[in-house]
Amino acid sequence: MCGIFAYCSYLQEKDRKTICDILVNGLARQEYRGYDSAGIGIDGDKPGETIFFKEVGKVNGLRKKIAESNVDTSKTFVSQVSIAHTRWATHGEPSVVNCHPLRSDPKAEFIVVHNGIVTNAVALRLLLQKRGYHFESETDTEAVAILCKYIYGEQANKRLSFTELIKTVLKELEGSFAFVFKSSHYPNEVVMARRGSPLLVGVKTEKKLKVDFVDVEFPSVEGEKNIDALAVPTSPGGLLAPPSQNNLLRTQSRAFMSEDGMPQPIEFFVASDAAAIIEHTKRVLYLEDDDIAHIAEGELHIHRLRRSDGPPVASIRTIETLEIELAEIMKGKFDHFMQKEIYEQPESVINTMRGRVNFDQHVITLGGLRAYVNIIRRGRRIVFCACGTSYHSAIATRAIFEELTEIPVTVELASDFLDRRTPIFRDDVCVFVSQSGETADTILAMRYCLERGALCLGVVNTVGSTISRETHCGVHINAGPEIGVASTKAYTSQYIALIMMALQLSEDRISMADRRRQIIDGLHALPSQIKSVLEGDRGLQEFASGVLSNQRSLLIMGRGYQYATCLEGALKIKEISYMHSEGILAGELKHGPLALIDENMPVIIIMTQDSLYPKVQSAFAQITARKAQPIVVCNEHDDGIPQGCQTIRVPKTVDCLQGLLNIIPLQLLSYHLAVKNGFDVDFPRNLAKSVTTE
Ligand code: UD2
Ligand code: GLU
Ligand code: MG
Repeated sequence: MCGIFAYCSYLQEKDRKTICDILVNGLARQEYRGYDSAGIGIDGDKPGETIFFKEVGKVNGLRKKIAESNVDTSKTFVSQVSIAHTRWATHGEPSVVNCHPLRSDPKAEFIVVHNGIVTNAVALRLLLQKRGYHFESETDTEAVAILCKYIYGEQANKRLSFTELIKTVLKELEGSFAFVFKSSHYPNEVVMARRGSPLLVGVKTEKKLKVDFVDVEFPSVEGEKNIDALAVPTSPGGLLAPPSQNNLLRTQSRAFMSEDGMPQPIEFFVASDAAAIIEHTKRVLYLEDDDIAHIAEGELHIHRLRRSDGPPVASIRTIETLEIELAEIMKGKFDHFMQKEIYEQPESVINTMRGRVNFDQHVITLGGLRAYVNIIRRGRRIVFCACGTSYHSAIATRAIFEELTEIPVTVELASDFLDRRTPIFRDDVCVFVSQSGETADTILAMRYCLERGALCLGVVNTVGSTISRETHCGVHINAGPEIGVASTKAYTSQYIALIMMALQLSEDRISMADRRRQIIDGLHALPSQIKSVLEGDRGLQEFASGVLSNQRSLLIMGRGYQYATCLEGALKIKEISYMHSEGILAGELKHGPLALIDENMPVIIIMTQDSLYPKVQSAFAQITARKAQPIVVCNEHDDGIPQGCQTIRVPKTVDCLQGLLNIIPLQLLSYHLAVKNGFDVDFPRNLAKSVTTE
C-alpha cells in the first residue's frame, strides 16, 4: 500500500553514497503516502552480495542509520541495481525484521519489495516450510522471496531468464501487489510486476531514445499453456515448467536501441508514485495490471503474464513526459488528501474484504477471530467502545449484529464509558474500534476492560498499534494509511469489518443463511456502487455552492440504519466546514428537534428504501408541513419522492449496507463546503489526526 523505489544505473559510474541518497530521497518523496518503516537493499562489496539497511519509523531515521554505518560509501559501481521500500504493515508488526526488502535466505539470493497483500501467503508459507525453507519475518511478502528461490532451484537445469522465473512465481500468487525483484543470480537486472497497485518507471538518458514507446512482448499460446500447467506442486516433484522462450509477438523492443548499435549509458527509476521520479527525469512509463517489466543491459522490456483473453491490451506502453509539478503529483488529480481518500473508497473497501470473503460460497473468514469465535458466541453481551467516527461505525452495525447473532449489543463512547465506570465482567466481549489504534480514551477503556477479565477485540487500521497489540484478538481493516484528519475511507472499512464480523459470528445459525447470502452478495456489488455514487460529485458541489452556501446550520435526519449516517455526516460537516450540523434520529423529532424547523432551516433527510421507509416518510411530512425544504437522500428510481424535491440519488443495496453508500455524498458535501469557505480540509483547526490524549 505504500512506497516502492528502485534505481538501476547502467554504464554510469556511481558511488555508493550517491546510490543511497537517491534511494532514500525516493522514499522521502513518497512519505506523504504514510508508512511505518523503511528499508533499502544495495549491492555489496563482493559480487552477488547485498547490503540491507532497515529502520522502524521515519525515512530520516533510515538516513541516519546509513550515515552512521561503516560501509564504504566511496565504492563505485559501473552498473548496479538497488531497491527500497516504505512499508505500511499488513502482515506482521512494524519491526526491523518485517521491513522490506525481504530476502529468500541469508545469502539474499532473491530480494523483493512489495506493496499490497498476498492473500495465499499462508498456504505458500506452509508449502515452503514443508520443503525445508526457513522464514524469518511474519510478512506475506517473504513467502514470495522464498518462492523465487524454490522455483529457481527446481528449474536450475532450464536456465530460466529472470522474467520467466518471475512469471512462474506470479502465477502462484493471489491478492494485490506491486513488486520489484533483485537477485544475485541475475546481477544488474531487475524485474517488476503489478496487479492492482501502481508502478511506474522513469528513464534518463543522455541521448534521445529512438522511439517513445516500449513494445509489449506477449507470450506465445504455447508458452501460455506451459505456464498454466504449473500450480505450486502439491505432489512432490510436480515440477514447474518454464514458459517457452520463443514465439513472442515481438522479441525486442525498439525503444532502447541506439542509432549506432552501441550500448548507451542509462538510468531507470522505478516507483509507486511519480513524485519520487520527477526530480530525476520527466520521461516515464506507467505499467498496467499484469505487466511484467524487466530491466537488463540498459534496456527495458515489458512482458505480459498472459495472452489477453479479456479486453484487448495495448501492444505498446508510451513513454510519457510529465508536465506536472511535484505538489500536484503527490495528491494526484486531487486537491486534498481527504478528497483523494474519499475517491479511494472503491479500492479501500476491496482491500478490507481481500482474502476474507468468499463470494461464491458465501463464507467469511476473519483470520484474527477464527480461534475466538466460540468464546465470543458464548459471551453474554457485546460492548462496542470508540470515539468519533469509529463510534459511528459501531452504531451503524449494531442492528445487524443483534439480528445476526442475537447477542445483546451496546455501543459506548469511550470517554463516557470510563466516566461512568461501567460494570464489566468476565463474560463480556468488548470491541474497541479506532483507525489509528492509538486513541487515548479508547485505549484507557480497553485497559479497564482487560483488567476486569473481559475478552477484548480490536478493529483497527494500524498494525502494531497499541490497541492491536494489547487486545486478545481482532481485525485489521487494511484500508491503507489515512492522512486527512477527517476520517472517510476508514469509516467505510470499519463498517465493512464489523459487518464481516457479525456474519462470521452467525455462521452457525442455519436460519440466517439466506440473510447472510444476501449481505455477502451486497458486499460484492459495493465497490462499483461506490464508484457510481462518486460520479454524482458535481451535483454535491452545486449544493455546497448553492442552497447550502452561507448557511449557519444543517440538520441531517434519518432513522434505523441511517441514524449512524446522520451522525457521521454531521460530524464531517462540523469537523471541516465549521458549520453547525446535527444528526437527528427521525423518531425523536416530536420530542424536541421539530421546534427548530421552519422555512429557513436547512435539512437533509435520508430516505433510502428499507423497512422504516414509511416512518421516514412521515417525518418528511412533519417537516415539510412546517415549510422545511429538505434535500432528500434517496434511492435511484424511487418515484415516491414528491415532485420538486431536491434529491441526492444513490444506488440501492441491502438495508444494513445502505449506510456505506449514503455516507459518501455527505463526505463529499462536507468537503465542498469546506473548500468553498477556504478552510484547510486536511488539517482542520483545533483537531489532530490521532487523539492520543484524553
Ligand atoms: C493475519 C496476519 C498475517 C497472516 C494472516 C494469515 C498480521 C497483521 N496479519 O492476517 O500475518 O498470518 O493472518 O491468514 O500479522 N489483532 C488483534 N487486535 C486487533 C487487530 C488484530 O489482536 O486490533 C490480531 C488478530 O487477532 C490476529 C492478528 O492480529 O491474530 C492479525 O489480524 P488481521 O486482521 O491482520 O488478520 P488476518 O488473518 O487478516
Ligand atoms: N503486505 C506487506 C507487508 O505487510 C506489504 C505492506 C505494504 O504495502 O507496505 O509487509
Ligand atoms: Mg478521528
